[in-house]
Amino acid sequence: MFNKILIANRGEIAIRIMRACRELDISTVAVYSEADRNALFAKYADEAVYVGPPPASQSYLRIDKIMVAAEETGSEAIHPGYGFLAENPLFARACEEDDIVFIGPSSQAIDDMGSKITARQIMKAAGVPIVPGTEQGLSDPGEAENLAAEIGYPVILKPTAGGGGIGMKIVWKEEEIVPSLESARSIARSAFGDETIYVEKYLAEPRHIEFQILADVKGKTIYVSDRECSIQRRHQKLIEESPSPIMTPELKEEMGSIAVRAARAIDYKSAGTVEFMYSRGDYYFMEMNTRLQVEHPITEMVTGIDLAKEQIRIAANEDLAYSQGEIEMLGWAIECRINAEDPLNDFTPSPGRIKRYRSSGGPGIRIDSGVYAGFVIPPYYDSLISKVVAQGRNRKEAIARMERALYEYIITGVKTNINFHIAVLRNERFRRGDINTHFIKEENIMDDVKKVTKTEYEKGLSLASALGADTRKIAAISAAVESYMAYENASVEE
Ligand code: MV4
Repeated sequence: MFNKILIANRGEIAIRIMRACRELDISTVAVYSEADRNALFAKYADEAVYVGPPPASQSYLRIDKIMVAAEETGSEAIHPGYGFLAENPLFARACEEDDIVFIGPSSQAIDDMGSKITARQIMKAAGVPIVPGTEQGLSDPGEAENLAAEIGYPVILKPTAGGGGIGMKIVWKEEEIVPSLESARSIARSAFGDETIYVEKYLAEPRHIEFQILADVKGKTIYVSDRECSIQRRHQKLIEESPSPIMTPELKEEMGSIAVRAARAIDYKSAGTVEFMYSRGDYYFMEMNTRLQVEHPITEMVTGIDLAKEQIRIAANEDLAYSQGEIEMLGWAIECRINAEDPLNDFTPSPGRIKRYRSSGGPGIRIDSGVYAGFVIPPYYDSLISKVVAQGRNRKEAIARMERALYEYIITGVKTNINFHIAVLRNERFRRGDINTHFIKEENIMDDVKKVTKTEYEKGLSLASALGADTRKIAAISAAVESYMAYENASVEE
């Protein structure tokens, strides 16, 4: 096992990884930017190395500076977290060449899954179902017309280099295909420096269902749990749950086995996620994420498996200690991503100083956070404050615990999307599990968010002001790490 790991990330995920290291008795090195000088993760680490100013391109994305920090601190391995360099094959390659262990798959596996066309080719050859469409980039508009006619409208044009829906175009009829292709090409060229576009059949009302997998260096590969991630807005996931409300034991075994086949097709090792689109009884491989994901805690809550630790163990060439049949599901888990943003103002980011902060607690609740009272959320990075995860014996109990945890949660000084989450959790269709990727639009959830503002969360906040005679008191009853930092910063004015 390693003695020392560098964590090339920030915020809650850096802390999550350092918690795993602490349990494994591994010392930790943080890297931080000027904007994160006072961040919790930089304090939590055994050592912290300054790597430059914001934005990320001058610090967290600087492969050269991070490699130097690893060498100078004697780190044997680097954990990239998610985002930043986590799926950059050049970074994985730099680690491979410098004999520093990259905690993740090979640079080759990252590269293969980074191109959607390559991924489709590999998966098709391996017998993994892919959405009907092309496995080559489109050349001239005439070819696009022919292929789209063959597939049948509506179709969707996708950049092969893309992610997050950027440059995608739905095409409903033949007249639109040529202008749509031109527009998709130009967006892809400026966003990714690669204008390759391919075409797929457009699926109606798809659900996003993904499978967590683990694979060790000997090739032992298992699926851990499925996750439903359909509650999203503009390709940003907001609520995830495990299992999916539509999962049955048969479907789970079927899709899970296909996820394992997908991983084997690229000789995958480490933790990874195979994403599927599920539409009207059919499902298709969409992409594979070669990192630990934001929503990994829901899988941890329902299986009891510590994915961050497993990932580190696998990177240290240790074998998976259990087989597929030994994975058990313990009820249901839901995650709400708490962002510093204003849901009533088109989800505009709301960076700034957190004045009061108190985590929820009690049965079935886990909060992974990177903040404390007094911390200033920088404007340069994503707006994730924390992740609230609720586990229960069944879906109903998990939802009830989540609502209760959101009611208890106190964050002042910045706007948050807590009311948005309460509105979704109370929606009838959501409670039935009748969701798809268009849910927020279809249900006009934003109208309900306004009503929540005047009720439940404000009642929770009045609890804060009741305690608020002394900011220290609020801080003191927070979870251990947060309260430690809050004491350090207790001179916070309301
Ligand atoms: C699709 C689709 C329908 N049909 N492909 C958007 C992001 C990218 N990862 C895949 N996306 C989609 N691809 C076909 N052939 C609908 C979406 C889609 C979506 C997918 C997953 C999660 C949320 C989504 C929201 C809107 C559209």
